[in-house]
Amino acid sequence: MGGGASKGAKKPVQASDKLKEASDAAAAGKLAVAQKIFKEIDTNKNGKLSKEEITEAVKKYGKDVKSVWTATHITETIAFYDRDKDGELDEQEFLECIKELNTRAAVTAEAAVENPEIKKNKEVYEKYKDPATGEFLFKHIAKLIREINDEENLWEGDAFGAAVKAEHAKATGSEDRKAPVTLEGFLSWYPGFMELQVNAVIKQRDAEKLKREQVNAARPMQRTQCPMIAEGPGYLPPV
Ligand SMILES: [Ca+2]
Ligand SMILES: [Ca+2]
Repeated sequence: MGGGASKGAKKPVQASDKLKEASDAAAAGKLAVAQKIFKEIDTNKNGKLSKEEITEAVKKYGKDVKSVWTATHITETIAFYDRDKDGELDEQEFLECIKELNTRAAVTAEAAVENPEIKKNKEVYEKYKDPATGEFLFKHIAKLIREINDEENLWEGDAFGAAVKAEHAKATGSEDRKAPVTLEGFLSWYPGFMELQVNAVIKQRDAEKLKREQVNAARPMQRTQCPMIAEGPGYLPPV
């Protein structure tokens, strides 16, 4: 694959990056290499990879592929390739799976370069991530949502914390507050969040406000139209 992930590209791909190695090997048809790595990741040696084993492997070995191997995509991909539905990936299922993730990584990197919308969203990610470590964590997603909330007042009191928690879980595919938001996770989460949780709510709120204003505007009209009220209690209608 080309130097798609440009950030941090100066770092050489580490020898410990077994997942990328396995993925590239499988994609290139070098099955023996991928099979060897499969055995290393299969820590309980039952010939199958659980979601935990894969997640652990991404954490341990996937230094350079973390940004594309998000928890959500691991879960989805396992579910998709788990042909016998035992909840784990056997060797064959794993090989298919990592080939697929390899393709996705390339597609995402390419799409980010070409699609202006994705490019814009990528800039949001860059803006809020930790400038020193490059990590995008719970607090960064909280900051992003807080800034939106400062302007729009969409969540009050406890609802704000709950929203941050829920959105972080959506972006990471994990309930774990420590789970980092990867770039790919962010790109698949952010547009939907802005559309459904922010813009749609603002739109609905504005529509309701407009409706209230219309009702309020109609009220004094009714009042003036009713002489009993307009003239006060002493008024008697003409006979
Ligand atoms: Ca296993
Ligand atoms: Ca299986």
